[in-house]
Amino acid sequence: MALTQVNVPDLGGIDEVEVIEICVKAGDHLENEEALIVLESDKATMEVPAPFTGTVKEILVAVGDKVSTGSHVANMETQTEASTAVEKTEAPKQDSAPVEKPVEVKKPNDNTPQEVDVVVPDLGGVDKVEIIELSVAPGDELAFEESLMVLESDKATMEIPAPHAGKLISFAVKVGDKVSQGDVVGKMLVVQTVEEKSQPVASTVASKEEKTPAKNENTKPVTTVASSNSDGSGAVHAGPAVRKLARELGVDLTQVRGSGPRDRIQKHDLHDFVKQRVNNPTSSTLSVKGSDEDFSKYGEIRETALTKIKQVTARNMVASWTTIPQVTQFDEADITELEAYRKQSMGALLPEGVKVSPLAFIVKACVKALKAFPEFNSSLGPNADTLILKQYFNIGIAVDTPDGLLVPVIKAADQKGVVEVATASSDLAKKAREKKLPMDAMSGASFTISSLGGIGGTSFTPIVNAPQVAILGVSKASYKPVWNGQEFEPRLMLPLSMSYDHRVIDGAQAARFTRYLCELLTDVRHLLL
Ligand code: CAO
Repeated sequence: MALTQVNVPDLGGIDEVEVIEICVKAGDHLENEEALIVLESDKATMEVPAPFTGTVKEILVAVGDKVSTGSHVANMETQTEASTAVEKTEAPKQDSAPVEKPVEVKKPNDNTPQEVDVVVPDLGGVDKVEIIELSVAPGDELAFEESLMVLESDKATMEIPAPHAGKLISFAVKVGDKVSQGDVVGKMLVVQTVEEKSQPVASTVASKEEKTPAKNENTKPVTTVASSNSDGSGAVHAGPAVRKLARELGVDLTQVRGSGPRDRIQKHDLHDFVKQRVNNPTSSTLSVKGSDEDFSKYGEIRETALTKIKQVTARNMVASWTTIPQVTQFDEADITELEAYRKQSMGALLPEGVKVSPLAFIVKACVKALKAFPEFNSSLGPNADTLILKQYFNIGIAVDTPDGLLVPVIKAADQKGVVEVATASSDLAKKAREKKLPMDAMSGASFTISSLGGIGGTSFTPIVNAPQVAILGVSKASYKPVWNGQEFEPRLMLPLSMSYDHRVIDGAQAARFTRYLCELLTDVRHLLL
């Protein structure tokens, strides 16, 4: 065994890069190239990888530290005589060179593949342990120590690693069988390496005894994972390979439902979880992080609790922002005539106490545009390979309340006239502000409008309200000089901001949709017919 420094590889001329994540801890076993720490400059994020397969002895930096090319960030220990020899002669330079990988030493002759039994190693005195997962299939090419199967006792989960690199020929067991030390569980075809050859292959318990307490000199260890995860955040049944994948995907395993025996999380559970999150992000599984910084050192501060509505909104926004590639299309509608009509003619049509703001016309225009461009009234299917086109037109209206943003829904807006829409929206806004919205008033929207027109501003970029694929932002209309071919004319222009999910909607479609919306709003007859 040899202790080897891990240095930051060549950072391409960038200096003083911040450590933003420590991916491992002392004692962790890492595969070659597995991430040790993550660095971030203002232009890029990069991982410092393990330069070889081995064990982390020490991490010498902390999150927030600044490092440069050649900085000594960790110590690792190699595990084989063969790799040790290489480390001694080719240890990475401490100055600026990228970290070298150890060279794999193969037996120089006789590479004839041999059939060998895979035998259960020392299970630490436990007998008759249940197989809960076969992690690979006959025919698979396996790396040395890759997990073959997972056993689970009352107290721990253990992986049986491949004793050699090679091809799995067959399993002699199935899920649910109970096995003990020495049982043959499968057959592999292997080409032996020097260090493997020195041990009787058929005994399977080969050469890495450094990893186990010196209980049995010839015993190859199993990887043991306690039933609850290391950060103590709850009971998680998952093997190291799944944990490694979860780290790579940035998934918190406590959020994942396992489909294996005793809810054990398997690799496909992780993939399903990620797919589901990408296609149908639910706020409840996302955490919203604030700042740990002590701002009181800069001056006086006051801390207040966020309302529940604001906390939920924060999670929804993070879910949408982090899972949907969204773009905003801007345009302006000439609503000079619409406003003249609204102010002069609508009064007589309206029931007592009902006011019609431009919003009611905008809702009607959106319904018409959604009918003409059905993709804007859709959601992606669960595997992101289908589009669910909704045949109903339920329009969510963002309402600003003292406790935060609420989005009640005008149901079946296509079946309502302008006055009915105006009545419904003012009723919903009133109830939202008085905290009197019924349970179902905020569900089922197929499209959302966020109008800041009554407040002001020239444009903004609303965030798509997932799983919907588009949202219309409305800013304050103002008079602008518009060239009519002969002269500039004062026209009342309404700024529109259409944010859309770029996985579903192309930029050209978004431009056409928004333009069509503007045309509808320009000629009020479109909306009244
Ligand atoms: N341009 C110019 N004037 C406008 C306008 C626009 N786009 N939209 C509304 N107005 C006018 C109205 O006509 C009304 O004027 P009068 O009283 O003279 O008729 C005044 O502004 C106030 O309108 P309103 O805001 O009360 O009514 P509304 O129907 O336009 O909006 C509602 C209702 C509930 C959408 C709104 O009150 C609200 O809460 N908006 C905030 C939404 C929000 O916070 N969005 C941000 C979410 S983050 O994406």
